[in-house]
Amino acid sequence: NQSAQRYQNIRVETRERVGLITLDRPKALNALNAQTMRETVAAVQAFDADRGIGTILLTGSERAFAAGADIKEMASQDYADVYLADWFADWDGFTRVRKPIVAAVSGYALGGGCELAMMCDVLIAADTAQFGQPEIDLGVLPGMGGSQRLTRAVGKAKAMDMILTGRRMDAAEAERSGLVSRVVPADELLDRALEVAATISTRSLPAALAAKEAVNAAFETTLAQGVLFERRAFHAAFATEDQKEGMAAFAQKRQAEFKHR
Ligand code: CO8
Repeated sequence: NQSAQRYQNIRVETRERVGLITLDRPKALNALNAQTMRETVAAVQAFDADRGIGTILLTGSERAFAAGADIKEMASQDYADVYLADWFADWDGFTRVRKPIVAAVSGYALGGGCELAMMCDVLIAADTAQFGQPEIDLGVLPGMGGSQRLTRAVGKAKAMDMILTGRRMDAAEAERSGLVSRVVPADELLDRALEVAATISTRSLPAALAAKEAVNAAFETTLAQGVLFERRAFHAAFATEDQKEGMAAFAQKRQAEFKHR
C-alpha cells in the first residue's frame, strides 16, 4: 500500500485508476539522487502491482521535471565506486513496468531528467518544457539511456547535436522532432495529462499492456520479428473477454465496459 509508505522526495496519490507520482525535491530542482531513484522505482513498481491502477502518471514541478542526476552526489565518485554500485542500473526497474506510464513535463528536463522522461511511454510537455543532455559540459556523457533513447526518438542528427553541444530543445522543437507527443499550455499540463492517463486507464488492461509491449518491441527487434510478435499478441487478445465485450459494444453502439481493467 503506497499511502502507508513514507517517501521523502516524491509524492504519491491516486486519481481513480491513475497512480500519480510527483517528483518533489524542490531545493535541487528534482535532481535524481539515489534516494529519489529508489523511491520513484518503488512507487512505479507498487502501482504496477496494484489491481486498482491502470495507468501511471509521472510529473515534477512547474519549474523542473528534473534537472538531472544529482551532480553533488556524483562529483566525488571514482570509477570503482560507480562501476561496483552499477550506478543508475536500478532505473531498469522503471523500464520493466508493464502498465503505461505518462510523463507530464514542465520546465527543465535535463540529463537524467530528460532520460527519465524518455523511459515513459507517452510524453506530454508544457510549453515551458526544455529538454537537454548537458552531461558533456560536466565532462561525462548521458548515463541513464540518453544516447540510446534520444537517438531512437529524434534520430542521429539531432541526438548528436544535443549530446555533443549540450544545447537544449524547447517544447515546440521537441514536438516537431518526435520527442514528445503533445504540447499544452503550462497551466493546463496536469489536467490534460490526467485526462490522457484516465482515458488509457478505462481501456482493457491486457490490451494496453500488450500494446505497450508491442510498440517497445519495435526498438528491440527486426521488422519481421516485430510484426510476428504483434500478430501473436493480437491473436492472444481473442482469448480475452474484453475482446468479446469491445466488439459487442461496437455492434450495439454502446460504450464498452471492460472487465479486465
Ligand atoms: N544536481 C544537483 N543539484 C542540482 C542539479 C543537479 N543536476 N540541478 C540543479 N541543482 C541545484 C542547484 O545546485 C541549486 O542548489 P543550491 O541552491 O543549493 O545552489 C538548486 O538546484 C537550484 O538550481 P540553480 O540555482 O542552478 O537554478 P537556475 O534556475 O539558476 O538554473 C539549471 C537551473 C539550468 C537547471 C541549472 O541548475 C543546471 O544547469 N543544472 C544542472 C543540469 C545538468 O547538468 N544536468 C545533468 C546532470 S548529469 C546527468 O543527469 C547524468 C550524468 C551521467 C553521468 C554518469 C555517471 C556514472
